[in-house]
Amino acid sequence: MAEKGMDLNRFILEEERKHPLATGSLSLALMAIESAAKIIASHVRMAGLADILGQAGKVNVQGEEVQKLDELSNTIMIQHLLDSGQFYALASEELTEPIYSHKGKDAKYVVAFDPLDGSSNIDVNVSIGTIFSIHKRIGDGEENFLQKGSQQIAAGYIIYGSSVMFVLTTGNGVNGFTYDPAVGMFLLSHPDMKIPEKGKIYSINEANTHKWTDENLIKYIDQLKSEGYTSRYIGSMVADVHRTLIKGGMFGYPADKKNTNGKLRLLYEAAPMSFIIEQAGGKATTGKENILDVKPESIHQRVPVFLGSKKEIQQLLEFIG
Ligand code: AHM
Ligand code: MG
Repeated sequence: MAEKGMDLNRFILEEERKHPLATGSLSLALMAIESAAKIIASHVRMAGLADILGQAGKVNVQGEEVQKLDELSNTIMIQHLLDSGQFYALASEELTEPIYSHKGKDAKYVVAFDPLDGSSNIDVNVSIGTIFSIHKRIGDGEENFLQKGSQQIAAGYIIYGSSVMFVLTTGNGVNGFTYDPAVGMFLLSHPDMKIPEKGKIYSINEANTHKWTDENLIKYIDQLKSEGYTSRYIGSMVADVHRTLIKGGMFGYPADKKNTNGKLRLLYEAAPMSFIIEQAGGKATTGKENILDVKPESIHQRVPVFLGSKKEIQQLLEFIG
């Protein structure tokens, strides 16, 4: 296990050294995401001020137009990931089509990301995050993004919360790094993260109960209540999943009459988070199949999501499976 305090760059390089045939491309790819995350984090911290400046004259102190934070995060991710030259193509939750990189035309990887997840929480100072998922390039077009989650090479999220954390898996466990603003580095604070076998919290938008298409889900939640569970729901997937990873329990966004496949996107949200949760010893399902086994049919596809501790997800499947 890596030592607490190790900085993310060194961790990435040491992981690479475990693979004698590695070319260093994945390390450079991950470092590009890390740089983008640091810049997004600094904008998130300034969000309230940027807004004041924006309202005053729509320009910031540098004379640039103030962009909405989710657009700005998207732009920052695109710039850094294209500039790294390590990605053949990028798919963003914010863009209709993938972007094919000129600098990365011979690159080995593609990346899908949600630049700033939890949009409804941006203006109210509640935790938000960035999510990413990396696959190997397998062709020339969209097929690169239509690979199962089980084929991911790496996935992670950055949570902009009471501290900023970078949580990463390359398929060899999960490690969490906390940003130390004094030195400008992500330092290993949560080595080899493991989700508890069982928790005490369920996390689901219960205001949608009357819209859920599977009524057995209500019975499952009632069962958890009768066992003494409590409820937490932030409405930022990154924050709700991060809490679930640390404290255990269940996070869900089911199908309902309005969102017949649920709300969350397979590529940018469901698959990377499921990879992380499984790597930490938990489980992730659509209710019918393991999320990592779902083969995407389109890049913006949505899926019902239930993830968390083994015990809660097994119990859920007894009700809705
Ligand atoms: P976003 O990508 O536009 O931010 O939407 C995704 C978010 C998730 O972070 C969160 O789990 C979900 O939407 C909350 O949705 P709801 O407000 O319907 O409960
Ligand atoms: Mg999102």
